[in-house]
Amino acid sequence: MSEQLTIALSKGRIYKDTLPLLEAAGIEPLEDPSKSRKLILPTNQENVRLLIVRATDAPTYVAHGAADIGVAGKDVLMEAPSDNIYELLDLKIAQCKLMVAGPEREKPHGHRLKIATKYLKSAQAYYAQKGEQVDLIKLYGSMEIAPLIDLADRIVDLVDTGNTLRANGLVPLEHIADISSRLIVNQHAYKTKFKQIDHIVKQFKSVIES
Ligand code: PRT
Ligand code: MG
Repeated sequence: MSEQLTIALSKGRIYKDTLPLLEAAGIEPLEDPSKSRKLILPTNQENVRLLIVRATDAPTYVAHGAADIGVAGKDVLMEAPSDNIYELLDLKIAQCKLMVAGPEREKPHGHRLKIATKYLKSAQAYYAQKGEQVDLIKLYGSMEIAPLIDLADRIVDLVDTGNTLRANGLVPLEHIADISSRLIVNQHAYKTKFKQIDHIVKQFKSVIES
């Protein structure tokens, strides 16, 4: 008998894109989180369960060992402390780009650029590396509104199709980073549950590489 293994996932695109990987590892959830309100989902393997968490919380569950492994976007990992976590695999799912976006109009001068974002650490590092002093404004969502009502000159946000920007009269301006989801593992669990986790890593890898 192997030990209980807990996997932290967020609902939505990460869940959807991780399902085929889990299936390759022989793990099938017994309920669909888009239909069920359950946040701890049993699977076909008695000793494997899924925790359905907020995307931004996945690294916290894994860091504290509340989940043994998890899936998190690189955007989220760049903002979170990395203590106690190994980032083992690039799953190449939920791909998008972290970008600076804004109205097409010229860069305002006479004052420091005001940047609205939920990605404070990434935005700070990006402008520091450019040697540009900016004022960062933390928002938790709907960033696209900020330049429309002069809360900020620019935003730093994720862009996939660009439809959300376009619908709000904004354009992508500068590329900061390519984003995809990563398999993260609690460092202690990686030792104590090595066989179980290594099996999952190998199965995930074979799907990604095929
Ligand atoms: O609410 P919270 O942000 O905590 O999580 P969530 O429930 O919104 O999670 P979810 O499923 O939206 O995102 C989880 C992860 O998916 C993110 O951490 C990214 O790593 C990844 N991902 C990939 C994306 C996108 N693509 C994406 N396009 N996350 C968000 N978006 C949003 C973006 O913020 C913007 O509002 O979609 C909009 C832009 O999309 P386009 O296609 O219009 O350009
Ligand atoms: Mg979202």
